[in-house]
Amino acid sequence: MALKETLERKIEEWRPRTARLIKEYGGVKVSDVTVAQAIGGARGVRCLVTDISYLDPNEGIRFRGYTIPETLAMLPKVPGSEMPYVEGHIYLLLTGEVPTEEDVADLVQDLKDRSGVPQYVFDVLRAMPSDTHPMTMFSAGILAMQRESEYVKAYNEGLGKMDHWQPTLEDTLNLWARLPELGAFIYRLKYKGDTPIAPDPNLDLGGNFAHMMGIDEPYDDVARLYFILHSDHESGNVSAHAGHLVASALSDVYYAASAMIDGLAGPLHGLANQEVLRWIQGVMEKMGGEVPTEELMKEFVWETLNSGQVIPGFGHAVLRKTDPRYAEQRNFCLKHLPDDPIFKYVDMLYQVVPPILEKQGKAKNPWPNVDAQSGVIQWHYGLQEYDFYTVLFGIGRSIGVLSNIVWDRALGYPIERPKSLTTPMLEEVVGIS
Ligand code: CMX
Repeated sequence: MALKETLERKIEEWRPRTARLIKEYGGVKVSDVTVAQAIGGARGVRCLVTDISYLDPNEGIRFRGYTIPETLAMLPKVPGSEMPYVEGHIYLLLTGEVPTEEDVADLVQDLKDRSGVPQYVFDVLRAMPSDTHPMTMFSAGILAMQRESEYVKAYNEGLGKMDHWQPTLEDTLNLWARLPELGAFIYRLKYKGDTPIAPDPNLDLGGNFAHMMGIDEPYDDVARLYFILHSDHESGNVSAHAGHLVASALSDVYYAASAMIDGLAGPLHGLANQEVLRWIQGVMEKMGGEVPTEELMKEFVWETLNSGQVIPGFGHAVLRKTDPRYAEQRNFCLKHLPDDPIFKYVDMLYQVVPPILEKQGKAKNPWPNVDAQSGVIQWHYGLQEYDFYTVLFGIGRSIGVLSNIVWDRALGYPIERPKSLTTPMLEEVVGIS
């Protein structure tokens, strides 16, 4: 397979660089840690390494050095579609090289050959109570498949450390091939009376996902855009870090992906996309469906803040400007659904919320993040069960997180183990004990 050959070459090139940094420069400091950072979630502490993507506070994400518009423009497009193949983005993130049409065709075929969620996974999901959250079902479905792990089999047979990445890649490709079907199955089980739609072997990953969801074009392009935009946001966000942390114990990627999904399910992280829609629906209900005036919208925003809640979809731990993932989705809305009533709400929030958050003076970043805009597109194309939105985020995020885990194994990154302090120790350090 072209992807594996390219990846192997890249790994061979990269290993001496990592080894040299540790051996010759291992003692050079890259970050200091303050008391506030030790208590405050290690915000800004530089202690993770990834080459898959980098998040600049002002510019936003770059995938393998490319901005979002550059990525969307350069990757091979699905014939007749606006958007590129998700498979091409997978190739880019894993190898750092822009794939040719042939490379993409090869990977599309490989993932098709690996597709097919085992029946026992469907049985597990059907046995869950009907009010189970889709993210719980998604995580449980992934975990149920853990017995499929090629890595565990190879590890138990005494696989050498330098080769750990190979069965990890196998597991990763198998999971990528199956996650869209798993997600779509959960959707059809939970919201469409248990009427799953079989995959279509002629379609690419994004097209097949739209088909299995039962949503017509251009939802295939929405799925492709969505999976690419959500794929990676460097390594310190909760989902990526959770996946990396679990995998660092040499747990296989099924365990790591399930943990990643659990982290994504928090309202301060991926679940914010469902929260945005829930919040907007609340406002719409109060307004009887009418678009409020800016003054009224300001009142709703202050009401939420004064009740001690956050405004979902705004703020970020690293970004200090409007998230380019938000901007890309906004452009999509302006082109395809400028008159959608929810888009009008979302766009009004873009005007109204940042000055209010600035006035309140707490949030370091008053600008919208990816989650402020993503739900409106889903809603517009018929996916109105907003509890499901974070599953879409999870399918996309798996691309970056699992690419990172393949590289963690290839470069022999060790088990993660930061050191704790006690409160009296901190008091002693600052001289107040
Ligand atoms: N609304 C109200 N208050 C906010 C806020 C928002 N959107 N964003 C930050 N703040 C508050 C924080 O709650 C914090 O308050 P306290 O001092 O009372 O604890 C204060 O401003 C400082 O926070 P910060 O340093 O600016 O932000 P953090 O790095 O701590 O948190 C984030 C980042 C994203 C969790 C936060 O901005 C937030 O809660 N946003 C709303 C939820 C959201 O949209 N999450 C999705 C992020 C993207 C993703 O991961 O998918």
